Amino acid sequence: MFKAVLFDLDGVITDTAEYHFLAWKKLGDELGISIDREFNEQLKGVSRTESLQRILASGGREHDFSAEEFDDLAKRKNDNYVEMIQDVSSNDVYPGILELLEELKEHGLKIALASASKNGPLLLDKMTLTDYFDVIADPAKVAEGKPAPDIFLAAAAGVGVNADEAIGIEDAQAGIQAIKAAGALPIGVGESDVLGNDISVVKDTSELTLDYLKKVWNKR
Ligand code: B16
Ligand code: MG
Repeated sequence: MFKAVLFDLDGVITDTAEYHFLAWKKLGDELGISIDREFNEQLKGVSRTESLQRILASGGREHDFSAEEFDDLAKRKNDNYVEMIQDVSSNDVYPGILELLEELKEHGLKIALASASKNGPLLLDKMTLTDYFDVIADPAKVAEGKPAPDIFLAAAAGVGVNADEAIGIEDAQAGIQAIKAAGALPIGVGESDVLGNDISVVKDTSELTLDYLKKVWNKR
């Protein structure tokens, strides 16, 4: 049996993946770089600076900005994003997530956050979920972002388990790769076509019950 669940945040616990998309799209529009939903799949789970590098490269503008201007663009996106999430509350937690957190707690299973977002702690607070989490892995302290395994390894270590004793839940291609690289068992939220046909994927978070997690674990 697994001992811990390592949660991604944006797109798994709540719909903030959409706000990240809208905030990048707005910045892209200002820079004359179009960002559609397909390209956005490559940004999901990817850190703020890496996302900006990918966006500038896609518009052939990677050499147009000094380091200072680059930081300024990243800040502009984040300010816009932070404004968008001001009204996030417990009403915005995706279906079934609170019930899953409660079931995991009841069964003595560890709960960790493995989000690439520096806004993770703020969002958990806004959704009043902070107390469910035994640890919030700090994305500022890991060497490599997703798809590298670092944040999932840090989350597992933070709750005192080996990654191969944990399930990781993700909505992003980079995140699924990171979970696999860490040696944990991935469950995707979204579409198999996007996340891979070789892993278990739910379309809706309400499918994420402890029973479902056990089933996935037992058939691995
Ligand atoms: P921030 P996750 C990721 O969160 C998002 O998917 C990604 O779009 C974002 O760029 C990244 O966090 C960094 O977020 O700019 O708030 O630090 O999906 O890993 O929970
Ligand atoms: Mg995500």
